Amino acid sequence: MGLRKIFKSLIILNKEIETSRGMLYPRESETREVRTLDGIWNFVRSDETNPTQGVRDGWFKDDLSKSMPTIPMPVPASYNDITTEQALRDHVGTVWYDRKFFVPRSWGQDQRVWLRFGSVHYEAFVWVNGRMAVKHEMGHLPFETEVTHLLKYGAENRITVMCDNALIQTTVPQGKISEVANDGGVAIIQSYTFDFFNYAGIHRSVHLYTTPKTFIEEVEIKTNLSPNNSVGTVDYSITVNGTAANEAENTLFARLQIYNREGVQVANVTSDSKLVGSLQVENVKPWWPYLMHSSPGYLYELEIQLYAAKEQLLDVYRLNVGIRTLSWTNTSFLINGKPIYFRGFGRHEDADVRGKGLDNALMARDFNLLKWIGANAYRTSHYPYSEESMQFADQHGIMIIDECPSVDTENFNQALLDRHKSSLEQLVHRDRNHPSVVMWSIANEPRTGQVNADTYFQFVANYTRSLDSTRPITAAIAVPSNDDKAGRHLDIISFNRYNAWYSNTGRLDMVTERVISEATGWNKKYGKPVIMSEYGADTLEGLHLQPAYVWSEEFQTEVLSRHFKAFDALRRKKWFIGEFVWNFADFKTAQSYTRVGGNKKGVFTRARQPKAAAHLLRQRYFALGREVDQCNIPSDLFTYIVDVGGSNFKHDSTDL
Ligand code: GCB
Repeated sequence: MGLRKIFKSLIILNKEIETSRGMLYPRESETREVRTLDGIWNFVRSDETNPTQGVRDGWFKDDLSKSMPTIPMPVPASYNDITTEQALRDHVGTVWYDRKFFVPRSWGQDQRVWLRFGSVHYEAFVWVNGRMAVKHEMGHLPFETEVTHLLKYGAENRITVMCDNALIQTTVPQGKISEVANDGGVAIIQSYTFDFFNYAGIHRSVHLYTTPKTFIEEVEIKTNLSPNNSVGTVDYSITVNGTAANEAENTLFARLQIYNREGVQVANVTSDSKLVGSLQVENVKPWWPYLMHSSPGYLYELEIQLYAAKEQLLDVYRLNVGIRTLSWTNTSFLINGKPIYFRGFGRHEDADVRGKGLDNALMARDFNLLKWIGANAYRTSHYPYSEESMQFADQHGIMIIDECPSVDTENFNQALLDRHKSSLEQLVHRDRNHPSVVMWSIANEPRTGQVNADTYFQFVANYTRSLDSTRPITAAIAVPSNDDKAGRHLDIISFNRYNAWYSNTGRLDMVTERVISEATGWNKKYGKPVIMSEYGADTLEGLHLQPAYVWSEEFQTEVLSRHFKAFDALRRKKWFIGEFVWNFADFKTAQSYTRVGGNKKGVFTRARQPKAAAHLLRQRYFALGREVDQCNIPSDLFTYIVDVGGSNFKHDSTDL
């Protein structure tokens, strides 16, 4: 490589990128209908050595089954674990889905129809009735397009999706594809350094929905509280799409009303044609995190009515609003004026059979476990989670550190930067109205010691700040603080470290002081609040070894406990603001000799049952809740041991 080429590849510029539009969660109202296309679709896996065959041969022009034999495939779900075939589980490249659906005659009259995907991993190409409808790159994030002109009304229609799971050095996340000789010839191998299985497919719901011709395309809200938390402010900004907006400028206006949980109207306002303004809620009930208040997750309903001249009602959209305020300094992070101490998890969207496919039963179980264990937060490691789970978090008062899909980011280049920024743009656009989102995480374990990391993360962080200045920015960093070049661009420093696991394996006596010293090192270097965003140990459920030995339940319990000691020492220093265990539950990874059926650092098993450490963690999280936030603690937190006449041996919740 000539010098010029090297130099050229090192230059990265902060270019403008395309921004997303619309994407309000599909909701029914008196002016909108929503239909799901979830169910069983037809499915074909392309030949790995000929991934574009289907496009060249026009598989989208007719039923897939006319081109290739199809199998049934559930949507939403990852396709990898549905069959018993290794070839599908480890498939690299494109797969195809199609299905038929009926569109009622009434939808063809005086309205518009939209097709929306909650997420397809990694890249999607969509045809409706054989005509290209939309393309989208980036897993875990929604995309939509208007299909009014592509549909047949009062008739059957066909939708075809081609999905490509290939990850390369310019995708987010990055991967590498190589050809390796195998027994029969050559195999296409997808490799990646990140530690979770690259599940693929139509992962979340597919919706068709209608809107009026002129409709509410976007709503952005920002909330605030008066200094004594008695008055809430909801600033809104509405974007309209449609001809009425262009033709009749100055005649559109909106009426906004806020209803409390009892359905009583507590605020209303009529906008002017700019569709920007604010509402005030007296005697407001702020949105509080779980265990920080007796009534956490308080949500109001914001109803938006869009009118044309002469009071003609065009469109109605409703969304839940939590009224809260965030602020941060170099030593603290506050919600509604009160310091936050995070007690949470890194998680994954992962389950047996369905992989990363949306599963409402699993989601409800996970939130019940989060509440059972007394957690108040989690990080959406290492990609955006479903919109449905964000709504759940709003309702339950669980705080979210919302992470984009950039993992193990390295080899910083222009195409990667553009896509990385796009992933954050799409994420902020999707999640900006959720009260549960309290921080943006711009990367997990980026190689921030490398050349260009400084410039690269300056661009990424500042871009994220330009999209939303109301939430702090973090990244979960694993390089030693001395080598790191990104932390100065963040508001809060998060670090991942596996003492007694990856370093000094088995040495429980080498945890506490090391955690204290590393956290202190980060704080000294940057003078910002610090979170330990990952720590833990792989644990095989049911393996008991005394004295504690790696992989046993005893060992996980001890590793957690040694960290607790460090966290308590750090908490006294004020700038240490949170602890996140890795991981909430066991999850699947690529095959490796360090993984037995996947990563087993879960405090819960993959089937969502507690390991021994879960009981210890529960006692700590509630004890912290009691100390920091004066929460009530559950009566079954401690198991009865013995009654020795009220002496010091008594060991129950009143001890706290
Ligand atoms: C990490 C990564 C996480 C892995 C974890 C582990 O640092 O952020 O994705 O799963 O370590 O268990 O190795």
